[in-house]
Amino acid sequence: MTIETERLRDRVAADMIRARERTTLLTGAVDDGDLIRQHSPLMSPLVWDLAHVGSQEELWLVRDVGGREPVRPDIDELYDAFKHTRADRPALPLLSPAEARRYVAQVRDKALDVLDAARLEGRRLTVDGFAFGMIVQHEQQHDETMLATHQLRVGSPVLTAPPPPAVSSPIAGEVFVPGGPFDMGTDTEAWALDNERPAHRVDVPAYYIDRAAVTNGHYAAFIAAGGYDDPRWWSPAGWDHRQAAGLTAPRHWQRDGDGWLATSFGRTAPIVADEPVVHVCYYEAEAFAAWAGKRLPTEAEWEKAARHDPATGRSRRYPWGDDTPESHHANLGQQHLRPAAAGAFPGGASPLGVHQLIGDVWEWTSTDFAGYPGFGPFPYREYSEVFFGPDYKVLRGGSFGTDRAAIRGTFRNWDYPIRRQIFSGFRLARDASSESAGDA
Ligand code: AVJ
Ligand code: FE
Repeated sequence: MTIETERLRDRVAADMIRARERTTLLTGAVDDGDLIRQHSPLMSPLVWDLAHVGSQEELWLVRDVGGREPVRPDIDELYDAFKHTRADRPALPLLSPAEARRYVAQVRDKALDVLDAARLEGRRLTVDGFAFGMIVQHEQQHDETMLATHQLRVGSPVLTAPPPPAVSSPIAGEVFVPGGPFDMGTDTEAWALDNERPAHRVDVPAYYIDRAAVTNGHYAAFIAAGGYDDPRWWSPAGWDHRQAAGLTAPRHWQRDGDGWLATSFGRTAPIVADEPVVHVCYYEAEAFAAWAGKRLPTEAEWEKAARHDPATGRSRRYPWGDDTPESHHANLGQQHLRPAAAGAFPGGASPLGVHQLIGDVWEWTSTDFAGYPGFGPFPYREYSEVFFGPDYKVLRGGSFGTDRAAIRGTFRNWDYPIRRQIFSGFRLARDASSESAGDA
């Protein structure tokens, strides 16, 4: 047994415990009625997420890795995300809050036992702890989903956190990214999911990308300019959706005279002009970009801005380098309950001076979710492959509600272009080709 393996085991155990502390906070902050209630047809009842987290841990760690006896084989089907839609889950004979808490604790005891026994098996905890990493990321992703459910919950506030750091002169403007290849995706990130693999070279033509995400102030100007009423700015599908859904502002915004209030985790306050806009769908982002004379970045443009180091030509793990995210790098992990103004995390900027690519808000890209060249499904097709195609857009970078274990420069999220209950925002890009042709 090497010291390195022991360190890995300790780190994995610490990440599992941290995820469970967050799950406990999110499910313990409300009463049983709120755990069972469906706060929106878009979301599962919180008690479903809780037992589902335990169920996946039982399947992957206790049964698959550990080869142990099933704990509750009778409930596999109830907590299989592919068997029942979110809207249908409240009607299922789910475990009660008390039963669900007992179940996840029972599974966790066995999973930690499996982690401990992996000491004897060598092979660096079954290939650098991937199965454990997958479970940690799975729980943290559901924690972010539960945080989004909290955002939709009606009633007095139950979650609190200090405001994000203030910024005296916010970062603005754009940077030029020279054309040329970079390495996208990864073969070396131990916990990278199937859709982040394999690493491959992508030649990206020169472009400009904004140093900061679009702010509430910018977005309010788009609304004031009649952006929601002018089909010129919207794609045909976007305009259809804007009409059908009656969109007039980001989700959770309401008029206050000439200004806007936003409700966030049960508290209503004026929007903060310099903070990134959040709770907008892809179609709104696309319309704003057209109005601003720009466009959304492609996924490759986003990743090149986040990872490419022009000095060495290599791709970094994060915009700031290869070090694991710490609190001075990015607004992650529910440390604050909203995104921060650009400039709040100078330690997280990329070599080209692009800020806050990681954390704050998930950023819509213009790219459909698809496998990279050479993609192989792992551990099963349902993890990502069944979602490939034109129905889903890729989002990048994570939000204030994303844990550091579930984000990296290569991490890919995806959702329907109409979705905005997630912590979604965007930044803008534009072509450099017409301009460089003019300069030449
Ligand atoms: C990657 C966030 C789209 O929540 O559907 C959770 C993550 N996969 N359980 C989702 C996930 C299985 C997934 N997203
Ligand atoms: Fe899940």
